Amino acid sequence: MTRLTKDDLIAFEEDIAAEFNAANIRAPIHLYSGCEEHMLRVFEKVNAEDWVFCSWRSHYQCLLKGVPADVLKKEIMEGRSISLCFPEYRIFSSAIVTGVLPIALGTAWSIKYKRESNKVFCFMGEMTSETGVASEVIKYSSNHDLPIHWVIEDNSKSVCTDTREVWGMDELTYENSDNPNITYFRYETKWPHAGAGKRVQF
Ligand SMILES: Cc1ncc(C[n+]2csc(CCOP(=O)(O)OP(=O)(O)O)c2C)c(N)n1
Repeated sequence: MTRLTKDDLIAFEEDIAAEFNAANIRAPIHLYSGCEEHMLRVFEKVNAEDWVFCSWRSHYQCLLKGVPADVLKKEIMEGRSISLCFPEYRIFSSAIVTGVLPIALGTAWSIKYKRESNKVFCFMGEMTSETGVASEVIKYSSNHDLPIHWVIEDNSKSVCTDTREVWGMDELTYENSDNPNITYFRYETKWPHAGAGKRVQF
């Protein structure tokens, strides 16, 4: 829905990383890197009237949902990177693991109940996708045919912990799912879980 390119996304992220490393952002940030093409592909299907729900890492989605870069940067500079919400652009995020999942599900239920034609897109990391909450919302939305698409972003880690090792599985639950309402992609990031390589990182 926007004409942003991979380079635009990377340029925005690099600018935020530099601001963080220069101690101009006095709160955590979480960066992407490496998943730009996947993200652009998902957003080919997202329209202005659709709702988008994200986690603590949502700057790519905000840009692609239409939030102007200067407006987004101002929020991040003011320390709100982990909970970016822009109701006017129909995008919400929460830094609580699984926090947005039931809200996204309820939004999809409301769309179906009101017979509207828009959709919900809900992004989550691969560790989030292995939680009980994820299992329940995906089961419920699939069985009730709700207008919601789940996007699982697999960077293989939950903070510093290997997700597959935690659960003792070589293949994640939704990794090779044939559920048409799930997009799963794997990416390798150059950043730590939080921060940008200098100052606080974990
Ligand atoms: C309820 C809750 N528990 C723990 C945390 C700390 N925490 C923040 S991100 C994260 C890792 C989640 O991993 P994943 O879902 O794979 O996301 P990603 O790797 O994309 O950050 C954890 C445990 C939290 N934010 N909320």
